[in-house]
Amino acid sequence: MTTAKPLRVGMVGYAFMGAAHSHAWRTAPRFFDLPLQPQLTAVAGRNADAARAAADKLGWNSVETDWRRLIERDDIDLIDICTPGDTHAEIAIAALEAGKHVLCEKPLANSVEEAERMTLAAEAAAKQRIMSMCGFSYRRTPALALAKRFVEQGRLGEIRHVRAQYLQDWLSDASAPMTWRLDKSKSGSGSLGDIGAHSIDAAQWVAGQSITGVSALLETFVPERPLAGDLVGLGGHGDLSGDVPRGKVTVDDAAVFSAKFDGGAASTGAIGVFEATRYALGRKNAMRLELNGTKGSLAFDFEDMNVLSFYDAAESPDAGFRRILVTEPEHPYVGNWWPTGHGLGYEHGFTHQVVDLVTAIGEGRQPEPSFADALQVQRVLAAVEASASNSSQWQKV
Ligand code: SOE
Repeated sequence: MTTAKPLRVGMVGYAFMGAAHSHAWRTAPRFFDLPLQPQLTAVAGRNADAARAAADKLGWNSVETDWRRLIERDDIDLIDICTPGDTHAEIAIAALEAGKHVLCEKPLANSVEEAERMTLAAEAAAKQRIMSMCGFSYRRTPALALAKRFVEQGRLGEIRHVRAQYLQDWLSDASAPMTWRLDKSKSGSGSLGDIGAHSIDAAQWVAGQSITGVSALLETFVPERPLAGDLVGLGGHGDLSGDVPRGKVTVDDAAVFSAKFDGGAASTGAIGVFEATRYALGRKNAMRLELNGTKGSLAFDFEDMNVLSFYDAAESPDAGFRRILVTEPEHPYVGNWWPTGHGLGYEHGFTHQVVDLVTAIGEGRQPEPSFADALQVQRVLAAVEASASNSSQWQKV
């Protein structure tokens, strides 16, 4: 049993992200040596019975029905925010001001104004060694972390092109019901902020360059949807013929945009093409990234997440792309898991996120991505929306 000091966690929300984060808090100390020992102290949810059921299922020691109680409790050191974006700013700022570390799901907030206030609170708290991180967990997929290592080693040379797509298809069916993700007051935006934000963060992080301007197009293909619950059961997949109550979709269904990068350490900034959609029928979670440089290229597709494709111009021209199975012990994070070739999954990115967060807190370092990194993503999201609402005119970030 470890002698490390406990890190007592209070999590807000217990849906898909709450389940993924709970798995990570439980698993990280069992596969990685951490300077602090995470404890699943309390989970907060408005509905007492549902929160109690979630606590039992996900392994939390106690339940609160108001997140403010988590912040008041002196037996909680870190607040983990797994709620829709409309609550991130209020919870994160209150937690930081109360001296609690914060892990906040992506995107950081629903507006640049909120993200700026969160970043100010995070920077003030960091002076007291109270740390914060935004949950762009794809950075912790070993193949993407290896891609970042290749770029840093100069193996691609100067980056000329960034090509990022995040393709899902769960809204292709027009009778799929309304969810909070389709309500701007809750989610802030649709595909753009929910999955496009992952692409923006991963592209900037792997390329080592920041986006400085965009030209964008947003589209909402299905403007109204049946309200969820028992109504969806009518006539199989929702009986659209009847007069079932329907809700207005107030966010984008899909986003496409071009981008200019600042070049980072290079002389000329890369140019990028981005796409985020929930209508790419047949694509389930195809978070893809390709970089073309002057000395090499790399390509990643989350639907084949243990593989990184790499083209090295120094090899013979007919060598083509190499398929690297990212399961060797020297690859990022992999050495703590299984023997070569056994592969990892979606949940491992969240476990690695906890490992890096807890290690940084234990060492008194700023975890990455910081709220400031996430604010840059928020600025890109806002620029995309501004461009799209202004006949796709070029918009500086
Ligand atoms: C839905 O689009 C979703 O659950 C996103 O919210 C997550 O961030 C992504 O990892 C998987 O898809």
